[in-house]
Amino acid sequence: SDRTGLECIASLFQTTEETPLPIPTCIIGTIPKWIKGSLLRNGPGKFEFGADSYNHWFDGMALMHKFTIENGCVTYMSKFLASESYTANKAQNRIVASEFGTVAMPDPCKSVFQRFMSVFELPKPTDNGNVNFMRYKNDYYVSTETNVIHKVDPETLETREKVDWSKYIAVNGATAHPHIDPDGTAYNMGNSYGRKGVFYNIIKVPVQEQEAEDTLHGTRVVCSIQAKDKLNPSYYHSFGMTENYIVFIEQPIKINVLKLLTGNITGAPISECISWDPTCDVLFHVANKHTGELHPVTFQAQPFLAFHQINAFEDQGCIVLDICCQDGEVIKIYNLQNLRKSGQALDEVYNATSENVPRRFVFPLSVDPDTPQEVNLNPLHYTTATVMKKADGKIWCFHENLYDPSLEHFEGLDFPAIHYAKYNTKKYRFFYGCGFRHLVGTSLLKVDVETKEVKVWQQDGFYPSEPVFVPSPDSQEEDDGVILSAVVSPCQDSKTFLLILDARSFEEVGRAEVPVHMPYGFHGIFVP
Ligand code: QVM
Ligand code: CO
Repeated sequence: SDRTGLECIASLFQTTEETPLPIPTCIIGTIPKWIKGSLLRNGPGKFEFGADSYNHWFDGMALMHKFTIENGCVTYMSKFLASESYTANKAQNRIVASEFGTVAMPDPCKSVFQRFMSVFELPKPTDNGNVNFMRYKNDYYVSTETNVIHKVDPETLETREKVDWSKYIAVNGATAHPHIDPDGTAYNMGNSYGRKGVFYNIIKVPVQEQEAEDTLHGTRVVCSIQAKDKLNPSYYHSFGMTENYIVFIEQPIKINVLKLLTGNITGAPISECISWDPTCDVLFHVANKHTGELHPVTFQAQPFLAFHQINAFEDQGCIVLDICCQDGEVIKIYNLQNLRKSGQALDEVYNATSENVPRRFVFPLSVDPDTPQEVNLNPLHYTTATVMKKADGKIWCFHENLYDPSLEHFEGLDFPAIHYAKYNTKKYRFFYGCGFRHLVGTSLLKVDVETKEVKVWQQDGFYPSEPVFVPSPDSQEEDDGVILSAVVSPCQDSKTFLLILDARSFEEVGRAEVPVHMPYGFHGIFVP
C-alpha cells in the first residue's frame, strides 16, 4: 500500500521528565467502577546525558509508567528505573553505559592505560530493563534481554534489587516475554555461549510451596537446543507456549557472535551484530515443557522475522501457533535518527519497512519424518487449509494469514494481546494489537480468528500503545472485558490519555487525559 504524508513523530522518541508522584487525570466518558488495579508500562524515556546521545530507540533509559484505576478515577505516575546504566550516566552527565545500539566511550576518569585495556573487555550486559514488566512468583520485575533484571515495587515504582539469571542457571540472558501458566509457573528462554557451542535454553521458574527468599530459587533449564552455527545463532524476542509444549522459532535474524564479543574494539553495538539472513529458513523446534524432551521433527518455513507470538495451543494432535511476521530487516530502522525524520524522509524510512502480518502455522505432531506425505489440515477447520508436505527431506509448513494483507484497510499488526488469564495456551478466538500504518501504532485492532472480522479504533494524530485485555469480574465470553491502551500524541497541545474500550464492541467507554507528555513505549501488564 502507498503510505505517504506522515507527520513528524519525533517527539514520541524524546527525553521525558518523570512524574514520581501520582497526579490526577481528567476523565471523559466513564471508567467502569469494577476496574480496580494498575496498568504498569515500560519503555525508553531518556536518550541524552549531557552532550551525549544514544543512537537507537531500544537504548533509551527505562521509564516505568503506572496508571492506577479505582472507583472510576485514574491517576498517573512514572519513574526512571534506577539501573546501573542510568545511575552511572546520570552521575557523570555523559553516556558511560553501552546499550543495544550504542557503544559508550571509555570512561574518561580512568587512566590512559585503563582506558586502553577497557577496549579489550567483553561488552557489559546492560541492566536497563526497558522492555516489559513481568511477575515471577509474587514479585514484579522489569527486564530487557540480558541476564540482569530488576525487581520493582509495583506500588511506588521504586527500584529494588538487581537479579542475575546467570547466578542460577548457565544463561547469558532471557527474553522480556516469559509465559506464565495459571498456577504461576513461568517459562522463558535464553542463550548460552560456551566452548561446546551456543544453546537456546528453555527456562522454568517453578512455584514453590514455601516462600523462597529469592524469586529465582529453583529455576532450571528444562531443555537446551543446540544452534547449528555457533558463530551465528538466531536472535529471538519471544517464543510460543501451549499446555504441554514450548515452540522455539529459530529465525533468520542472526547474531554475529565474534562481532558481538569484540564490540568494544570495533565500536559495533549489538544492533549492528544482528542481521537478517534470508538464505536461512525458519525452523520450529517443539519441546515438551514438562519432560524437556525435544520433538523428533523440526518444522520448517520460508524466512520471516517474528518479534511477538500471539498465542499457541494444542488441537487434534497438532500445535497451532499464531505469530506476527515480517519479511526482512527491521531492527536498524528503529535508529533514532530515522524515527526523528519528518515528511518525505520519514516516508522513505517507513516504506522500507516490511509489513507485519499475523500468521497461523499448524504442526501435526504425528507426522512421520521418514515417509513423504502431504497432510491436509482441512478437517481442522482452519479456513485456508494450512498444509505441509515433505520435500528435500524437510517438513515444510505453509501459513494462513489471520489478517489479510490484501484488504484495503490493512496496515499491519504488532503488540498482540489476548485474554491471557483464561486463553493463553488454549484454543481461542480473539486477539488484539496495534495497527502499524506508521513506525509506531496508529490504531487498535481486534481480530476474530474464526470469521477474520477486524474491528478498528483510530483517532488521527494519536498513537496507541500495546493493548492490554482486562476481563470483567464475571466474564463468561472470551471478549467480555475492556482493552486498556496508553494513547500518546506527538503534538504539544493534544493530550496523552489512557483509553478504555469495550473489548466486545470495540467502542470507547472512557478515557483519562494525562496532563504530561509521554514517550511511545513497549509493553506492560495489568496488576489487579
Ligand atoms: C545479549 C544480547 C539486548 O519491542 C521492543 C524491543 C526492545 C528490545 C530491546 C531493548 C532489546 C535489547 C537487547 C541488550 C540484548 C543483548 C543479545 C542480543 C543476545 C544475547 O544472547 C546476548 C544479552 C548481549
Ligand atoms: Co516485545
